Amino acid sequence: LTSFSNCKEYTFPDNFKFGVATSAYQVEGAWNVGGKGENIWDYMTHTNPSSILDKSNGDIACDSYNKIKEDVQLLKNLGVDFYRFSISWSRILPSGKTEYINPDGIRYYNELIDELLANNIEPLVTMHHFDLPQPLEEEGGFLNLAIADYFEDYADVLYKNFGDRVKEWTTFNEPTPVCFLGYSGEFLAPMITRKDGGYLCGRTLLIAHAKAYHLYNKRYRASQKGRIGIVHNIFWFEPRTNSIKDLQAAEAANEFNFGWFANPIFSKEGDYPQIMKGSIEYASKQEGLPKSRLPELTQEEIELIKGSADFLGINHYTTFYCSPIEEEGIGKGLFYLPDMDANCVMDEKADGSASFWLKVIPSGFRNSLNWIKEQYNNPEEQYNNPEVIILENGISDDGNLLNDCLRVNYNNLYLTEMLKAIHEDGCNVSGYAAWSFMDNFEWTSGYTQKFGLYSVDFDDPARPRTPKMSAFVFKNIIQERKINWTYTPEGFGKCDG
Ligand code: PNW
Repeated sequence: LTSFSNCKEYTFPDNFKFGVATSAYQVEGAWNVGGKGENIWDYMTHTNPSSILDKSNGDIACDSYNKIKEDVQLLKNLGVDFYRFSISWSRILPSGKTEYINPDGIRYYNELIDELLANNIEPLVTMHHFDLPQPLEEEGGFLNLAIADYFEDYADVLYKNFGDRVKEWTTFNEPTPVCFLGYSGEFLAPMITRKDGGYLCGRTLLIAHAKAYHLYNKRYRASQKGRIGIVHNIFWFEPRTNSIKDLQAAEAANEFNFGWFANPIFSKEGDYPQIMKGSIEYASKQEGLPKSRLPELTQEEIELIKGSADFLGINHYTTFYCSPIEEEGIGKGLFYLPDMDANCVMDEKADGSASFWLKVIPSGFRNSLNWIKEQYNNPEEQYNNPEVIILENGISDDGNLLNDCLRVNYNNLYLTEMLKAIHEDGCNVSGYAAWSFMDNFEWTSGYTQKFGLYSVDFDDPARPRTPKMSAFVFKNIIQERKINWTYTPEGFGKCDG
């Protein structure tokens, strides 16, 4: 592991906020309890169990639906400032539409929010974290632009019922994986594999986000005084060598993964990144398509989307190394993007995790934050080094160790890079949430990959939670406001290897 000897002792700014994160389908369980409707993960795990590595599902998950008080006590004990969770659209609107609002859904989230506030923990709420109501999927899901209107209606219900107490909202979690892995790939529900599916989905999602943002401005902002953001996945893409071709491939991959959804909102011009529009149009032409696979945004849509966020939420995990596709002897990487002519592989020598896509490369975190600062740095404009909140960062193991050195080291190394970005580079980062509060259902990997600070015993019907060493260290970091390299709680070994 990387040596810690030259780590500077930066402290976290006074107003810097710490949190932990989860999402509804991954922790709640109670999939058909209290009038909840079916979502795309309920449907997929039940009709096609083999789509999940261990054939499991989120029917019970961590049973968080039944553990509000217990979980909030754990959060309080950790000392977090905020808790990032998501609301299950199907629990609020079983059909996905406002024809029927489920009282038990409103009750459940009211109780969770009230319990958090009673314990001085701020709720940071995500409206959609991968779990679209199945009836809306049957109308085409995010391939259907009409879903943007249903999302706006859903957001309206959330503002109306919870906006008096929820002041930090994010619309969507990780549009790139939702669209790219769900509508042009087989890694997330609904596993539709259409070459243009991801792009169609992306357009719907950006418009849905913007509608929810403008609705808040029109009807709620003045009285509720909250903020609306969005959460983007930002993997970091490095050139594999110093060649111009590799530099271009890496830049293309960064624009394709992150710029796809950040540029339309945070750039001065709005719209998709130029490089993305150009490459997809070129590739489409080569294939003899009449027009680009990437549906154009109209000028009106560009204006609707531009500027539609009060802050930028990001999830960062790892780094990939990119070359053009024709480069020989590299092998097909995890990010193989023919439209962009980029092939991005992992550094097999870097420390790994239980997730095939996740290697420990802390420097990519600082690079990501700097890229955001430089890319969306427009003096005189709405976004000048926009406020960034880290809403996920963490690492997986197989969950067998409470003495989780891997996680302690990952968190410390990544937090160090974040502190350098804040103190040395002037990046505008205001908060950090660790993924995850507790072990949970890791999508198509089921329960084979554990990201939690708390371990959950999924064989015990009571789903007991036990703090891992990473929970103790995180608590100490929050208290002391600096990284702790030496913490050795009773019963745990020193975390140096
Ligand atoms: C994020 N990939 O998802 C999600 O927001 C969380 O729900 C999830 O548990 C966490 O990361 C850990 O995986 C991802 O395919 C989904 O590379 C897919 C990928 C990455 C992140």
